[in-house]
Amino acid sequence: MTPTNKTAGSRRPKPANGSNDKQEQLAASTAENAPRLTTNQGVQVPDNHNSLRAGVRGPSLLEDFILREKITHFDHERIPERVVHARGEAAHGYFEVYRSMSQFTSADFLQDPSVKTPVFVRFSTVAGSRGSADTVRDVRGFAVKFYTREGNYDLVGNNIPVFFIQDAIKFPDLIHAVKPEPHHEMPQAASAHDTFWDFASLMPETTHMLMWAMSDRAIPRSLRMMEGFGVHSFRFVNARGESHFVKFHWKPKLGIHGLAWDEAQKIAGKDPDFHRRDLWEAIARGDFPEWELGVQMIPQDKEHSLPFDLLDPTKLIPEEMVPVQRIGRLVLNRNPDNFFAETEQVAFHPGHVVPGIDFSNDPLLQGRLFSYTDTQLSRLGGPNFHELPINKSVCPFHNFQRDGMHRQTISRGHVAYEPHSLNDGKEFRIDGGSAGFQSFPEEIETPKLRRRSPSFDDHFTQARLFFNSQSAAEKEHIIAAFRFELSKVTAPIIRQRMVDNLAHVDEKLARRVAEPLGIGAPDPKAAAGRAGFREHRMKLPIEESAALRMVDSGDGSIKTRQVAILAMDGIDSASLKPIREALEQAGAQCKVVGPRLGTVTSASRRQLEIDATFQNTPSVMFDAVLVPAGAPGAEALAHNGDAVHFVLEAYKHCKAVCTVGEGVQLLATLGIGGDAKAYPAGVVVAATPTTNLGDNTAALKIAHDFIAAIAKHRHWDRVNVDAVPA
Ligand code: HDD
Repeated sequence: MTPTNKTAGSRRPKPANGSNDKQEQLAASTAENAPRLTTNQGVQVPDNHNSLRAGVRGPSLLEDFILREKITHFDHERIPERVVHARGEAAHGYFEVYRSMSQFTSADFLQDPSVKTPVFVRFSTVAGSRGSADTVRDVRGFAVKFYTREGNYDLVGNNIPVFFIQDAIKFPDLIHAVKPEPHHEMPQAASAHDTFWDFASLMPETTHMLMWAMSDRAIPRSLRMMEGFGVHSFRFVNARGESHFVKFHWKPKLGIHGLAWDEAQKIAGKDPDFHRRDLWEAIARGDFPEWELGVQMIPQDKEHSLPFDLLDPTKLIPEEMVPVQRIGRLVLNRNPDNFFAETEQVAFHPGHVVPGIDFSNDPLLQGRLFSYTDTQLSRLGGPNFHELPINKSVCPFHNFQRDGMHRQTISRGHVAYEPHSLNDGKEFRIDGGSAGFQSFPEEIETPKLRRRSPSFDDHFTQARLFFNSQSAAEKEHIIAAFRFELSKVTAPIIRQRMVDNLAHVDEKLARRVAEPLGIGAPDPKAAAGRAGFREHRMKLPIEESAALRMVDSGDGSIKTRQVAILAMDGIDSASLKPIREALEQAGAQCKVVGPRLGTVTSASRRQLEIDATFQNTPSVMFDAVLVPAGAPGAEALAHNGDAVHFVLEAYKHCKAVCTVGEGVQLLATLGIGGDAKAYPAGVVVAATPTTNLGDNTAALKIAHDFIAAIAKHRHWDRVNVDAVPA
């Protein structure tokens, strides 16, 4: 950092040289392993195996500064994990705007399409601790730090556009209810059962977000396949001081996709790092994840034009009412060098804004503006966390804040106050003016109150909109998720209260949820009689919103999808070739999965390399399965319990399955299909080995059908999968 005597923002800094700015800055703090060991004071360490002791069998000596330093440092290697969002993973990248947004905001990074702004993005789960599993049912954090030329801007959002509560004063209650119960710290990683649903059922304002949390949004297939949202209304302010309310969206290029619930639970055990690994490997391969930044804007004078309150964080603005304009793109193209230094020490804060972006009076946002700096003080050990390499802005910063724990900057001179005249004899004073961050001068003339606005009262209309907007399969998943979660609640009164509340969203939904829960029929009147319930109903001009469903989202490609090719001795490896080539050309990743590592021998005596085994990479790690031709191979697969389970499980999880030639035997063994017409959706059967299909066109047709089946992501409407034992 180069301290200057100018305040950041008082002048426009030198043009950025693209997204390398941050990398260059980080490089200055990056160290490589060296061929010798030294102490932290630089003294060479002669022996890293033996402490200093009195005689070879005697006690260790206190004098051993090498031992003491090493052990002391080790003893202090851990810092408190984040109180929420403890488990996370991050990546570097850049953001570029498509066109100047100067009409709406003066934010420097939203002006010039030729500028690449460096970013660091951290994804997280909310409830689990640092070492918990990735695929638990939970909200995902989506926090973006833009290192702009005018200072750091943090967009600290989630993958769900609304929040559980309306006022920050309820946040500690919400988190205490959702985290593991305090007496025995169970359950880990999932939302707590009795305590969470107790709280949620007594707080009807949670209903809308609960609908999202029970949907497949809360079990994403990949962090690369989820949306992000700023949640609150923020403000864009342009150079003339005009304000627009703005809601931020991140739209993933690969679409929005979820896991099957059974699959998510199994992955949590088989590969707790599933999302972390997926992100890391995609970036390492060069499949850089991309999102477009979308904005919904409402002019300041139209603040009250919507049937709900813009300041209420439990409400979204349906895209049919205010379209999302896509204004730029985010690309993640570099994995961090060091998890702790970067991913763990990064400190986000919704209050890190730049000129041209401002807050709204959303009472949840207002409370967040306090919480984030405060939490870093205990997490990162003092007020100088902005000096950590990952947190440093790329533009110079300067002020008269001094000292404190872990101060890095050596500020010169005897002047650490303002105004002053002792520095170079000239008077220095920061006293108003139009440069730098200007708060939007909103007029506020109102009594001080501790009261919620009646415009926040309706807790059900948008929950209903969300439910109505889902496809049939997505609705079933929501019902199943409520049933599953509530079945874990030991207190029947809480289950009852919850379904009584749900009856205000949709009576059929509530009835279906209640069926297997051993409670009475949902009673909307009982809910209406409880504290916290308001009868206010907004009128929305739409009944459903296509943007709220996940099905058919994305670019329809199969890029980065994982396909398992099952192999045992005797398969027809030649039959695989054209299909595998077509899959890879379309961007899928193929892995040959067999009973052991090494090779299998094909029917034509060729050796086929095995990438993974049925046990170490089970079907839940894949999006689709291909079973090749070859009579002896198909026979062997049909008699191998692991292979049978692999296909059954993939089928149960509604994944695309393709069999070639005799490979179909495996499906027959499983009782799937029978004659070609009866194969369920997403099951592609090539009756003849592709090598015998006569011409390449026929082979390509099979590949084409399989690719189309994978592109659908999952075939959720596949019937009777509950009967499949896997
Ligand atoms: Fe928060 C972390 C997102 C409400 C208090 N929050 C945190 C992170 C994300 C969010 C993504 C992780 C950042 C990272 O990767 O380091 N939080 C949200 C969203 C909210 C929200 C989208 C509502 C719209 N949060 C919220 C409230 C409060 C907090 C109302 C307190 C009043 N959040 C925190 C925190 C954390 C945090 C305690 C924990 C670690 C951290 O800040 O740095 O201060």
